[in-house]
Amino acid sequence: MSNDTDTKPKARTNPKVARPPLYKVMLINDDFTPREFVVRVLKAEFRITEDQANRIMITAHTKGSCVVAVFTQDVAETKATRATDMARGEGFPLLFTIEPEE
Ligand code: TYC
Repeated sequence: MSNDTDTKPKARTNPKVARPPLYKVMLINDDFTPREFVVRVLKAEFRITEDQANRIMITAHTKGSCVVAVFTQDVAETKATRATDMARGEGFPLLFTIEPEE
């Protein structure tokens, strides 16, 4: 016997198993990199406004670090490396790291 009901795949009870793990890109504070440069790097590498970049910079400045955004692992690694390299190119110690989310 065959009908729509018994041929239809069973709905997933936990859709999370299909999602790739996500990684946070973290902005780390330091005493040397100028604030305006941090904002410039954030705007260049992440698709965020001047206002968002300023808020993220100030949060890292006051708390020590701040989540910039969340991506799959390869995208997070690429963006953190590119943003950090941008600062090295100018001689600043600015650092971006990645952390698994939850
Ligand atoms: N603390 C830096 C200063 O006072 C600015 C800064 C902010 C640097 C955030 C890094 O992730 C950072 N010039």
